[in-house]
Amino acid sequence: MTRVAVIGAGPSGLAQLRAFQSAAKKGADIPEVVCFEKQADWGGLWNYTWRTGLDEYGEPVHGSMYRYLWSNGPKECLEFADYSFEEHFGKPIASYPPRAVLWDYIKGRVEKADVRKWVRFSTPVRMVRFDEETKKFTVTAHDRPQDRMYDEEFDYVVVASGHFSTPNVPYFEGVKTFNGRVLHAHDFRDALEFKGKDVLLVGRSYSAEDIGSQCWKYGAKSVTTSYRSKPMGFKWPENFEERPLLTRLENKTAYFLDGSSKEVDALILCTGYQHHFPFLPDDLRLKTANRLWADHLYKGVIFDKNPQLFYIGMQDQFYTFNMFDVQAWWARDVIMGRIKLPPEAELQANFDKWRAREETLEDAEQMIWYQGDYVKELLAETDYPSFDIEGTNKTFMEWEHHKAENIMGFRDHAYRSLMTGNMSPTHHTPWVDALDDSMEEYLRN
Ligand code: FAD
Ligand code: NA7
Repeated sequence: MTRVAVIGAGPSGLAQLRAFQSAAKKGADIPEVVCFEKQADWGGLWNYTWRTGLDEYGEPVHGSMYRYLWSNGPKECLEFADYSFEEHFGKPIASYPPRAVLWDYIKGRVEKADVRKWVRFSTPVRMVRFDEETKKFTVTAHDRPQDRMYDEEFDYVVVASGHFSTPNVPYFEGVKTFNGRVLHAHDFRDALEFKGKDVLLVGRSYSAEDIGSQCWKYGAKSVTTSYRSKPMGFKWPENFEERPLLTRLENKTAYFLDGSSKEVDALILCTGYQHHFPFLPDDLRLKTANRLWADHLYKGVIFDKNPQLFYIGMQDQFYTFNMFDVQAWWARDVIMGRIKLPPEAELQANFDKWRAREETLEDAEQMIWYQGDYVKELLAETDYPSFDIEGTNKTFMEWEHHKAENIMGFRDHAYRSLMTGNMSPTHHTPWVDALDDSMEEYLRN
């Protein structure tokens, strides 16, 4: 029997499990699927952990999410086409759910699909090797509760281990002797730690924007973000400002490229993440920056050096859950022989086409249309339920517009579901005043 190993049970890995289960439900003979998950539960980053550094087994903590995190984009843009929010919650809900609500939604679909039995929890994959003669992979996994390492053979491997967990940590002069707290966004957990403090963040992307906003919302005395390339440019509140790049630190003073300085209590490095696969040898390991068209992946999914190896969710992301789904459905169909791979020259030409267009992208709007077109290309080749990509792109445009209008108020907007056609209600409390991020509070009418 054909065997498929899926590494990781976050949104991408779970998409892969659901893809196979949905084929089985329609009567197809599916391969045996084994999913290895390092954490004790599924949901990937959405499964919040209070831990930082190493976990209870000494493994690097995967989680980068923090308390009070609310979706940074409209939920209408990530909705599963085969399992709507309305189906899960039994009613339309507001558009920017807190983490716990999205985690519940992610779990709901795979609980319904009954695929938990395919997952081996608390089992990190240590190594994957490919034998050129037998054309099989050997996966070495570590059952942590039993403290037992073992090998198993597979015909296909799907890597779905995420790429927002291993921090990219640049060095700034004077940081060793800085008289305040220093951390990377990966280790940020609770904004209340910074209440009454002057906080400095380095970076200009989602983490800087959202962690800065969190600190402001939960009572930081001031928030300063420092950019390398260009400012975020939002209309920030009074005690929130953007400065050019941090050049050095001295005691508690931060100095910036424009010669200005500021006393700060804490430094949060929102400087992004590395694609990091310590369990893959050189011939199987994806090496890419965080970009919309990742290196080495034909159709954004198949590893160019080995057509039995797939990577899901490795792109920089506007689209998330439903893009992972489309990728997983596509990978499933290649594995099951439903999609015949074209000759390599054709795959390369397809890669070159997407790469060339990626290099022309100038702003978020163009990037959204680009990723939407990519999702559309894969969607057309699978039986994933079709959904309105143009409509999704337009919702993303509204989101961008609402952020430009009011960065601390964009989450108060509501959008129409592209899956059910129903309008979402406005949330009962403006985001700036909603300090309780529990699911009960969010779903309260
Ligand atoms: P992950 O969620 O990272 O899951 C990967 C899984 O693989 C984990 O469960 C991990 O334990 C497991 N794993 C890793 N290594 C191994 C190993 N060696 N062996 C076995 N298992 C392993 N997206 C949105 O759509 N909206 C948001 O609001 C949003 N907010 C975000 C906020 C933060 C702080 C971050 C970091 C990301 C956010 N994202 C958001 C993007 C996020 O990447 C996706 O939503 C999604 O979690 C990606 O799913 P994934 O399965 O690819 O990776
Ligand atoms: P991103 O989106 O990869 O952004 C990384 C940011 O870090 C970006 O603004 C970079 O600046 C900045 N960066 C990287 N290295 C440096 C150095 N050396 N000096 C200064 N600034 C630097 O990561 P995020 O954590 O923001 O977001 C990741 C995911 O989390 C995302 O999908 C969200 O949904 C949540 P640049 O822009 O290149 O000037």
